[in-house]
Amino acid sequence: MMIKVGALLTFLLILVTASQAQQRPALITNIEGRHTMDLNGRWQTIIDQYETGYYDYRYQSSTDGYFKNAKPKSPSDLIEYDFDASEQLNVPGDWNSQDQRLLFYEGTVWYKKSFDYQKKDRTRLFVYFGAANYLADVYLNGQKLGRHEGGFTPFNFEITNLVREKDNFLIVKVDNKRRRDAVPTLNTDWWNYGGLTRDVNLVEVPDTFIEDYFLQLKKGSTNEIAGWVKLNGAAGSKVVTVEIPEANVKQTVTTDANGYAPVSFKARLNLWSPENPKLYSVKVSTDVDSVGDRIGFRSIETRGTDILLNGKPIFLRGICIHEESPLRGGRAFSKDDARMLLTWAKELGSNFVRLAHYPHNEHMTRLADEMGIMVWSEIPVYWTVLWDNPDTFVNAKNQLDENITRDKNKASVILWSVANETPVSEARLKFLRGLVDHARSLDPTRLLTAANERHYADPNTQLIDDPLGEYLDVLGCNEYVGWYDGLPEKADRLQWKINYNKPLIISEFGGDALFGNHGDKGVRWTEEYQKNLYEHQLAMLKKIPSLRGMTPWILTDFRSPRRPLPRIQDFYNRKGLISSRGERKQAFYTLQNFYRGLIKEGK
Ligand code: GCB
Repeated sequence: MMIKVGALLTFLLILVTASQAQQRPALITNIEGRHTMDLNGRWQTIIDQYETGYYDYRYQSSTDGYFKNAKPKSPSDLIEYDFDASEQLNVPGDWNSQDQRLLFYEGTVWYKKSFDYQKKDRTRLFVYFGAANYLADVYLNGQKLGRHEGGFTPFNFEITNLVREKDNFLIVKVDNKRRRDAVPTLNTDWWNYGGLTRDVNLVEVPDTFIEDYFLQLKKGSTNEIAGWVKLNGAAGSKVVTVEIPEANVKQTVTTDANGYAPVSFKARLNLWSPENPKLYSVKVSTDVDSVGDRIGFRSIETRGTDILLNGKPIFLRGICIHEESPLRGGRAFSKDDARMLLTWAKELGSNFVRLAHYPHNEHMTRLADEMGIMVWSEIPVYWTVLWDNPDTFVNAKNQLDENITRDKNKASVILWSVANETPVSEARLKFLRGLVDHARSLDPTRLLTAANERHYADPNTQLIDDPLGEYLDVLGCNEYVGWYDGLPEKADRLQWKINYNKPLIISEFGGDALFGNHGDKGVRWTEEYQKNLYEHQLAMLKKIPSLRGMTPWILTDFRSPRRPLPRIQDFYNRKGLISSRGERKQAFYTLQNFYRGLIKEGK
């Protein structure tokens, strides 16, 4: 009997593990280094607010929903939808900014793209989505490939056995309805842009291919690269070669039966930094596969209240950025969008950006690598997600996982952030510690942070004592003295008490100003008010001994449904230093002068 129970338990365990594995297909890293065919462009779309293409009239999953792409076979056939006669939307792109009728739309839109494909021997094919906000159900030729939850991270499905030479139809149901148990939850201060917001690609790989690799300097070292490579499809062990020709590196490792091999070797490297954003050409190859990458190598650590880049203390002259294209409107999706935003950040004097409040497009981190801009990367665990809900935790952890999987070889990314402004409680601490531990297990090299809150110990003392601080390497803190918290002059009398001997980044401060709205510095919404607020804030922050960086809120005005004030906000958060049309406000120059001063001081 005991043996039977044991066998049953083992069987159940295998089932659970198998179903978990199914939930999260292996994610291919570094799509730019592969042979791809993009499926961008015009897609046929159907707006389906009642999810008629998914549920039947008893609200049961439909077996012949829109994913079948049915066509009448005779004039008497009843089919109430037709992708090919429906309207089109651009991919990549959110739907809200493409069609005025969809500006406030939250619900389902079905997308369809047809393509032909020439099959090749010993070649596998995947469909890779940069992101879909928020819930995506994906079908090829009427068969379900799977579902992905989370609006800002990549996912892929293998389609080798389903794809055919002619007339494939890829159909994606994208649903951006907000949910209390989702990540983010119902309540955010940004626009819920829905759609296939990032590139869609077909990725061709050999039978056994290089699925992923981690090649970074070992923690604490500037001359030893440590990491691993992972093959997919390998039967038995295989030899993998890692080459960095410019550094005279050519190393071979042999994978285990699971296709995994640790990598570790010494190298003399010209280290990556904002002043010297050196990227090396790296080649990872096997007898049948080869992937090229450009990787920078740098170390990042803390010592007491210092942040050390390549062993030297640094100050992070930063700015927060939302993933929006102010000039075009809507979600940023192109390399040009990313370049524009990062160029503006550089013009401000920044060496650091906080990519708020979710993982941005990979263009951002690739360009940050090239342009020498350090990055704070975060997941949308924002305000009040359901701390007690195990599914919410799994979802957040999965988003963190996909973000780290995608960007772990980017030198620019120095900080993973697990949350923004989350209210202190036991359940929240357990949740966030779980994320911190998970991030450390995936990437032992980077620093962990979160944007926390502070409170008043007495009317003149701001206190940072969030218990999460114990588990972080760097403390992030948002504060709105002069905007939600008194008037700008209040900053002059405040002192800061920080209960941790760790570096501090003020991860947000700021206030709204409508570009071109002028008046006395005491008048809200004027550029003068915002400028005055920055002056008082900067004077206050300079006095905090453990301050090692700041990312004021925010580079550009951005859309938010929480901001209705007519003629001032008009559904924009106006805390940008640059307007929604690209105009610099006065406070832009205040911060620019401050950063120029820091650069002169050698910070
Ligand atoms: C915050 C949030 C940010 C908001 C900002 C504001 O604390 O982290 O997402 O947009 O304040 O403008 O109120």
